[in-house]
Amino acid sequence: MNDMTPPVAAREHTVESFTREFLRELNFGRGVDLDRASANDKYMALARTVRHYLMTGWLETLRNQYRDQAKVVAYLSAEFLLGRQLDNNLLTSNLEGIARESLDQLGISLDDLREVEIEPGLGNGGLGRLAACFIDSLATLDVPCIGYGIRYEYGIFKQAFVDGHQVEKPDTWLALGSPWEFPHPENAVTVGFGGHVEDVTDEDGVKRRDWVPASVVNGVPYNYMVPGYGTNRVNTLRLWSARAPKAFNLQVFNEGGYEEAVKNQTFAENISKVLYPEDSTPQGKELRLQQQYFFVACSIADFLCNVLPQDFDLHRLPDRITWQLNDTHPVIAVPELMRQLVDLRGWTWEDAWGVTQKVFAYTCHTLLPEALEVWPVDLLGKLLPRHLEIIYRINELFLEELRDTYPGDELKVRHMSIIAEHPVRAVRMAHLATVAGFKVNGVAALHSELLRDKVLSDFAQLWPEKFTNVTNGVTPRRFVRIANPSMSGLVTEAIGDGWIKDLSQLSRLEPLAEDAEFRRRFRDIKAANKVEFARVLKERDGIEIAGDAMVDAMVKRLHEYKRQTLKLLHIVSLYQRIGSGALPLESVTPRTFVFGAKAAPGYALAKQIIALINAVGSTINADASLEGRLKVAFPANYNVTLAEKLIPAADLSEQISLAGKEASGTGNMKFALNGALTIGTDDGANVEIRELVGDENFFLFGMSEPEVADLEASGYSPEAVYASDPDLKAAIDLISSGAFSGGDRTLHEPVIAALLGEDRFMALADFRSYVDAQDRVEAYYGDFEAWSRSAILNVARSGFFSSDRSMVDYMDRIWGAKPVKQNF
Ligand code: OX2
Repeated sequence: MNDMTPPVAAREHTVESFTREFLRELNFGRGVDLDRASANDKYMALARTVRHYLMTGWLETLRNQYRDQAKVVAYLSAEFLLGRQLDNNLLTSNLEGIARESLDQLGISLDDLREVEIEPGLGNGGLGRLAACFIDSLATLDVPCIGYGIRYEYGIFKQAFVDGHQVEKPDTWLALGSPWEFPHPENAVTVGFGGHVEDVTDEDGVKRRDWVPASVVNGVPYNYMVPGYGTNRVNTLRLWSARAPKAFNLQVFNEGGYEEAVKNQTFAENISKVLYPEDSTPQGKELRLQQQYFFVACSIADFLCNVLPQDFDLHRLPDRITWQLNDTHPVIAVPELMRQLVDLRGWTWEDAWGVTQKVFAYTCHTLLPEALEVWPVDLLGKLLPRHLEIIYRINELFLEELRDTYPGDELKVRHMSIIAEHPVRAVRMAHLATVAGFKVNGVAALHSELLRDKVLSDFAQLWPEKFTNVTNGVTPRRFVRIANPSMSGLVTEAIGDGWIKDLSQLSRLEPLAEDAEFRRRFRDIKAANKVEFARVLKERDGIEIAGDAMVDAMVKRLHEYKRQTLKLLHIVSLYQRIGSGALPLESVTPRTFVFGAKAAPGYALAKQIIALINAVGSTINADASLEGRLKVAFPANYNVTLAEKLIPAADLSEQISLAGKEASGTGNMKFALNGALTIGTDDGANVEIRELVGDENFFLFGMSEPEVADLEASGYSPEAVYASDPDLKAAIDLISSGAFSGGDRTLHEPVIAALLGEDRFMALADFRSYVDAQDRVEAYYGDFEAWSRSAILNVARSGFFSSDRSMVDYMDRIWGAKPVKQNF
């Protein structure tokens, strides 16, 4: 890049200029005139117009970065659950008003065009959405960052319900093209797979190991703008798409071997074909390991060869970069960097390891033992033979160090080894990340404590300084400013708009919780948001809900530990008690129970739970006597777009995992920031939410983590709980009787059997306490002034949960990277 090239001309922020750009894009970019343009044409032209306005910032950010060589954060993540881009890009380019007016003049509705965008669902849930929030915050804070991931051709599956059962359909998000991406096939990176390792001696007589892969795949980078809010900085997200280096074999094709001719192409392109629909449990799939290595190898090669200047001395790498490992998915980056330095650049092992140990930091997102990734050495060795050798060597040296520190303690050595011996020989990726990383962090205070004291306790004893916490956060731009424009307007009117970049300023709303007029306006906005949510549900799903009932929301992946079954038992119990006359119908607050949840396709029990929720929902919704009182709404295919409608409308946020199982949760933060009250256990970030918003503004229930551990140790019997609680027994018996399955007693039996048999996540044990807390919810909701006061205090006291704050914590505690202001 030449410092003399003039900066690309900034577009003028006027309606006329915007209209000119838009029409030019429509005519010259799409080749259509306004009269004949389809909605997609108009959306594409609009998106490209917005892109132009961000371009100066993007190119200048790149140019400045190249010149200053400031320290960069490379966020390595197999998932980025971005959500729709248009609104965020309109906001950050400061074009919201201008675009609306320009389109209005052309007789086009901006709101209609928004609906055209298909969100890129390149993530499963919290982990992927967190990555998206983090890159948004880093850009906003002016921190140099590159996000590295995979451009899946198909994102998280599209969920449909057939007779209440989940059916998965491919997510064809690219079918109409994506206007936000910049492909660069000329910068493709080559990645090897399989083959063998040889000893070679180079001209200087130096011996080294040389990996000869059996096949190679090209990684084509697709760049996306990541614009900051209130700054000119536009960072980059680089997602890799896999391609075959040779398109196909023409000779074989001409001889009629059509399938054979494209075999290589199929192998290569399968790698970035589809996102694994898993959340927190790994699927031992070869393709998944291929994906992990693919994007990590592309990203490391890209950074070393394309991002850094050519003459850069890699010994100084730790001054230039931290690779943040988003869970264990990218941990194969560790042996890959070692290979780059030792095999390809001839470094000594000691030098390479010295640098490697200073550039990786590891974020762990789970506590479930089954979610800690482990790769059988047979598989890893077949796919990446040289990497396995390197891992063995890292482990050998690590175990030597352990034996020095703990002489004779072979049990400890075995526990800590990177290689597990049972049930099969396998690489423990979390151990590899902990050994190689200079920092290991959990994602909420309780989670980091449990990581340190339980899951990785041996490592924490050995290297206490490595372990730290950074509590998760969410971007206030998307989840407050954009999703809840009316509340944002009210807040801005009260305290100015500084909160959008500094969410701690929300605390200035506190006194207004005592202001009756402010409470009334706050309530009116919530009411209007409910009406809007009801409209969306009707249009999107054909589901009709009352516009004024309490909105009680449980939205997250379906997993036993999250305990959708507990919520369901509460609903069934209400229904049963109303039906039996134990609970007078008039005393029940009108409520809509909203569920949103996808189950991993291979997780049979989770799918059965979905079917049961739908069955209970159909029965309750069909019962005319409950009309206007109880309603269950389970829209299929919950995603970021729907979240942005639901969250601002919610009154009650269900965060009811068994204590010690949810690492953090981030939905909990989004709800609190939009004035919903939480009913929750002392788990994950709920703990911090409750501390901040205050006990009186939070409905706590259930066992604490130590109580769970005690009960586990003393022997838990779900049968005994069932037998001792008549309401619980009645609810379960009602399901077993076939009341929700047309008399069929077998249909939902597996769910009941799981609860009465093992009840791994102790839903029954917490049932009574949960129902009591729900009774408190009902009573409190009746006092609408008190409820509004608590809702406002939830907003005012949740500023801590901005992902901007998380990023400042990462900078202070882990990265040492600093903001670099853009001066143009
Ligand atoms: C999720 C965790 O389950 C959730 O608690 C957390 O808020 C989120 O990550 C972001 O940190 N896969 N998904 C997660 O962990 C794993 C593994």
